[in-house]
Amino acid sequence: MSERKPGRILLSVQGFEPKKWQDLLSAGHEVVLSPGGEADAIDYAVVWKHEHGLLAKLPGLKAIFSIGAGVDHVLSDPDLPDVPVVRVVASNLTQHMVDYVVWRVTDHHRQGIFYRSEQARGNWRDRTQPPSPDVSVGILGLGELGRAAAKALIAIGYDVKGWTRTPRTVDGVETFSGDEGLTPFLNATDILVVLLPHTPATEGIVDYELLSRLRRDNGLGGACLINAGRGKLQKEADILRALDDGTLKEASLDVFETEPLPRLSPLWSHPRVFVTPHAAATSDATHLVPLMLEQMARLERGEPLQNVVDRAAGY
Ligand code: NDP
Ligand code: OXD
Repeated sequence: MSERKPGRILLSVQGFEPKKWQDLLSAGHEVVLSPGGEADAIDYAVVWKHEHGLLAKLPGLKAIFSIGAGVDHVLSDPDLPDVPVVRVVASNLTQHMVDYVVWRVTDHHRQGIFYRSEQARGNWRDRTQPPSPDVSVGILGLGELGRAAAKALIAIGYDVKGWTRTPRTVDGVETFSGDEGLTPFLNATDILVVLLPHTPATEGIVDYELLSRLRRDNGLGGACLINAGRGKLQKEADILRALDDGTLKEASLDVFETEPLPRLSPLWSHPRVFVTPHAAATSDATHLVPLMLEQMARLERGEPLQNVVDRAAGY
């Protein structure tokens, strides 16, 4: 029987090359890509879209680390063992998301889609440009990412509102919560930014009915949607319907019901949709692995883990 090596990590990822993660996690730890014949010797799992059922076969597992801030890909495993699930909270990832949100908000506000299309036709044509304090940006989800995005948007001058599950106070942000807070929040929002997790309560929330409650008489020429949360939050057929009947003016979508976005999706070629390939805030091993290793060290020292997911809430 082989000697038990403490701190052995199972790295189980789908959709990208694990080598960089494996190399960096190997600093002081043995890292395997499959449990092989020593499933009982695995202490930690570092996962992105792991094979469901795999983690239930690891009797010595102490904690599961999500490679992303979202943990829907972990919690959807029906056989998830009852150990802490740790998600990413990292300044590097947060900054990437802030950059993306500021980029898309300012582009919609300053009519980027319109001007790019006018340039392509050689048209010298101006369009209304209300100043940022006259533009209301509503953020669905004021967590780590939503709060940081709000702060950056406030610094530029936008009128920022936010919606959460539980009541929250955030400096400079008009906050709303729960079902009763959603309609007043939407009615006062010109540009909607979605930074919610995907949970049973949020699935499909961005539908035609929700979009129709946004403010449209705002000087921007209509309401705009930015979704960088999860694709399963949105109903793409409803977004297309809303774009085509004027309920929605434009959309920036980073996440999709099916990823990669199928080649035949009409979203690819819609003139008022800006598509990015789930790239708003990509997890970077260089920045995130040291945080994971520090958490494992905390656990080994008997200290509590940080950023542990609330499994009942789903995020
Ligand atoms: P947090 O867990 O810190 O925040 C989640 C926020 O959503 C909280 O404000 C929470 O409310 C709110 N929320 C959750 N459920 C509901 C609900 N039912 N009704 C209303 N509000 C709700 O998450 P992060 O900010 O770190 O990340 C948000 C999401 O961003 C991730 O789950 C992931 O899906 C996505 N993401 C996407 C990336 C990309 O590249 N596109 C990169 C990274 C993350 P409350 O404050 O009351 O708890
Ligand atoms: C995440 C993501 O959840 O990249 O971090 O989507």
